[in-house]
Amino acid sequence: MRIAITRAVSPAIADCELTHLARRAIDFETAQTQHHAYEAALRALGCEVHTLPADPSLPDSVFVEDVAVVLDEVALLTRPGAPSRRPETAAVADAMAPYRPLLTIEAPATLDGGDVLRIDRTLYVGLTDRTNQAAIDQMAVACAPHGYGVRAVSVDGCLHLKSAATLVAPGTVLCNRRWIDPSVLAGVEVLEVDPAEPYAANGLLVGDRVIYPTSFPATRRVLERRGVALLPLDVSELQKAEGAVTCCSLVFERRLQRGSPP
Ligand code: CIR
Repeated sequence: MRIAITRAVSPAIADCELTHLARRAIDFETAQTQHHAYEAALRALGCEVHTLPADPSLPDSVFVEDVAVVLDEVALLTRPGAPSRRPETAAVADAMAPYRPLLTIEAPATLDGGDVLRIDRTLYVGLTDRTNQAAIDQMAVACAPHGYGVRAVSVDGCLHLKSAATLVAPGTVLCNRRWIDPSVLAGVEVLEVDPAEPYAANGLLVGDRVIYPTSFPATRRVLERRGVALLPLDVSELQKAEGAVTCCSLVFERRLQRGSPP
């Protein structure tokens, strides 16, 4: 059984953090409708969706990916790089507690989950405005006992590592090589975004399908030619908040902790 944790769109989403995008009006109701469709897509791909309540005091809290890194063995609660986002971790910690032992990233480290790309037993971690070397060092110590190697990746020009590269099939990465050098990702096949669609590298692989924004038709053709099965979704309002499809969920295999209710 696969679980997806999501969080309802905050009514304050218009006050979200923005780094590389200019602020544009976000229609809250459209954002909610798109988020419901996203949750329906997760259900269609076999996930049991646990939706946390919206928080009007946390504009970016729909982007749950940034506050935890969930591995098979443990979950790492992050310390988000944007101070406005740090209070987001509490609700996600409560939601994760039944399923994984919880570890935490501590100051002076800052880490956004959007900077962590897991490929097999390697955790690639983007060095960005949100994620620093201290976080990479803490992750290496926390994850080594579980058999993971941690490798820093230079990222230039975008918010997170996963703005520039995501897994679209086992061993296959979709990437924008203007923002990262994909040769750092060992032994993977690299597909490239269409140059006219720099933001197109973020897809969410669940099982054997990829939830993928409808806004990138040229890159969609690249994926389809490669035989990647897509579930296209309009997420335009969430994209205005600099969000992408990986960032709206934490997807993991259900594995209860001893003592948790079944
Ligand atoms: C932020 O700047 O933190 C939010 N407005 C967007 C976060 C998107 N997260 C992600 O791609 N993992």
